[in-house]
Amino acid sequence: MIAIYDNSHLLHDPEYEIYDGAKINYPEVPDRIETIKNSLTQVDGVEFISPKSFDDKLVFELHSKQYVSYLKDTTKQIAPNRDLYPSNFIHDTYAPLTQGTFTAARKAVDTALRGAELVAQGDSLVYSLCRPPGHHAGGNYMGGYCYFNNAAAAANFLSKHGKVAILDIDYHHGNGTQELFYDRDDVLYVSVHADPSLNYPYSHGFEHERGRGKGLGYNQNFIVDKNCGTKPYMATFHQALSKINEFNADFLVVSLGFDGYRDDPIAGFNLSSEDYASIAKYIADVDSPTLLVQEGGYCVEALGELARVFTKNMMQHKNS
Ligand code: SP5
Ligand code: ZN
Repeated sequence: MIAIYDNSHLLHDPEYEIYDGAKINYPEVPDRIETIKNSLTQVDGVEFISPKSFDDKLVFELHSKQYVSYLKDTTKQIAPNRDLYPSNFIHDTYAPLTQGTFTAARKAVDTALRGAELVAQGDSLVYSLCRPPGHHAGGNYMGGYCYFNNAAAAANFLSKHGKVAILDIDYHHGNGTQELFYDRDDVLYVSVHADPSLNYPYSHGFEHERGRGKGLGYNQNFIVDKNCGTKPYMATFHQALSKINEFNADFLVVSLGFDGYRDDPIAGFNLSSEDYASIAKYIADVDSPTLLVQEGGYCVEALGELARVFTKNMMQHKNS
């Protein structure tokens, strides 16, 4: 399995998050991806490569020119080691900008696109270690630690080569991804996440949101309870997976969040690393070349283990 990594993500390092009016430590830290990279380096059969630079037009197919310019121009004016909470093009107050945010976020798109390109060329399993994450970013906004939608960029790239399914197993609903494909029938979006009436992103992720126009039926939301544990989670996960299998996609993109883990500091379905191993096995059984795109997961001490277990099980089952 090829894993794609670039150290530009280190340039995005906000100091605080505003929560309930107070400054708290920012949970989406550079160590998340460093830990995952270091762990996967030890795994037999994983080979690391760097992304390359893809044309901006692939970004503009999803995000407006106004939004992209706003991010680029605004971050240029931020002093080193300062955080700016923008007041334009936002979904919420969970997307602080630093001087390096645009560069890091743009490279995360390249990281996802490089993975998509490899999968389009015939690789059966690739892992894009994207940071910052992407699934809360929409056409015209940032939010929830996300700026550009990496998984959506990969799915949109792959849609030029065949039918694409996106399976989002981050704890949070991927409102940005949902929005970007809401009218389309060539990209299926299926998400398993915590109840949005009680959890971020609050605005979207309800089961009645099923797509629009020819996209009707190509958006499927599955809700599980916070801290629900293995049995209820897996029951719902299997329903979601059967939608993916029915669609019979040429390519599968997984928005891979580990924030369902039991010790996650901001989320959690009370899942163990064994649960992530079995989730990986079931996803590997989907008969489509698969791109893993990193989303959330904030228990830094566990991320190395979770990524290792997940990729090992994916690799073992993908080719057997
Ligand atoms: C990609 C991803 O997983 N984004 C998640 C964004 C969730 N942001 C809002 C969470 C607010 C909770 N903040 C910490 C509360 C500490 N008690
Ligand atoms: Zn999340």
